[in-house]
Amino acid sequence: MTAIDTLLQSDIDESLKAIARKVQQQERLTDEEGIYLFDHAEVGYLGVLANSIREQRHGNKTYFNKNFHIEPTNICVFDCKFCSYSRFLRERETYDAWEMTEEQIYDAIKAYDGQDITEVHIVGGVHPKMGLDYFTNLIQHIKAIRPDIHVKAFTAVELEYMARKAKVSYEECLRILKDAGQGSLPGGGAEIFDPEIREQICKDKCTGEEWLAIHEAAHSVGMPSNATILYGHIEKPVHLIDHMSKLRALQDKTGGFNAFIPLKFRNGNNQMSSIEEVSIVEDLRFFAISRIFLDNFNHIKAYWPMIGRQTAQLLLAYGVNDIDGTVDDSTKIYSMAGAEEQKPVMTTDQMVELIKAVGRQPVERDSIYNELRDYSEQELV
Ligand code: V47
Ligand code: SF4
Repeated sequence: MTAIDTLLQSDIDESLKAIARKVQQQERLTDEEGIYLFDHAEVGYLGVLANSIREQRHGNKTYFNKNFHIEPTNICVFDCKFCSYSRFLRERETYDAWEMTEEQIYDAIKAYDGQDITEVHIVGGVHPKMGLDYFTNLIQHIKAIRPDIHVKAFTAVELEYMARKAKVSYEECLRILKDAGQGSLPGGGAEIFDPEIREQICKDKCTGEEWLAIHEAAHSVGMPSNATILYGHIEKPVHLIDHMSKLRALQDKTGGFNAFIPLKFRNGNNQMSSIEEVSIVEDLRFFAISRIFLDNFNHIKAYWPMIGRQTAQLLLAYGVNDIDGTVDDSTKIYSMAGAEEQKPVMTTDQMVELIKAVGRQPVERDSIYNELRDYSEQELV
């Protein structure tokens, strides 16, 4: 008897049983069923369904990669209310604003000479003086220094601004960056697509439609991408489901998304600090619902610098099969928003140990989920 069979024999309500049967038969949930889960399903029930999907797809495999970030600047023309990290151009002289020079960026790449890092993740504020030409040149140089590294770069927010300033279409912009050596897009900037919520939390940056159009354009030129959602603030279940439903529809069309990454709103040092952060139970519930609802996404990622390493570990039983990378203390987005991980760095051994400690199988992947090395038998030093 499977865990879902046991659920079906318990005294949960008929609607939850009908949803469990659908999951068992690998049928897609409707938006209404998704909302029903938010309103009525307990964390234990959600865990059973999400874990069965996770194990059906990936068994015990849990992916991680060896990566680092470069955040060229935190100067930003936008003013997202949840952002703890950005500073306006007029604040560029303040102690916590930064603008890396090209040389500093190349030095940051060279610092990994001889190390078996496979990915650099480049995102930052939307600086009014850094445009498409600047970034094209930057990527070409990075690839010249380190041809083997995968460049995952620029959120749709940065790309919308770049394309608009350069007066080129999204496709053209992305083709130029791809020719320069960019391999994929990260999932940031999605937040919540619903226009009314967006108006309240990040009204001046790209719209939900624009975010989706940019990812569709990326997929059309052969660049895969990730998708995110910012949960746990003023949104309601209907907005979360609407967001995931739009991603699911685009994935049906293009198949270009690799991973879905729920990002928990962290309330430190931003204009939404009066909103309390949601509990770990809500984290487990949301990740599980996303695993159940997004039937055409292969990977659900818990980004540990944002959620914390212990919650990331727990999430491996709630639908998650990927915990991102070693990171090497190279990102400030979450530490500045008050996350526990003030210096996010994990060695490969720590990553492997974290995954093994909850009975899963650590597998190093590259940026597009080719398996590079199975660490399950590795002796830890
Ligand atoms: O778009 C900013 C989020 C995102 C806060 O694709 C916040 O592999 C919570 O998208 N609380 C950028 N979230 C980071 C991102 C990302 C990270 C790791 C991996 C990948 C990937 C993508 O960070 C922003 C925004 O949604 N964010 N401030 C905050 N206070
Ligand atoms: Fe700028 Fe991104 Fe922060 Fe918004 S979330 S203010 S776009 S850096």
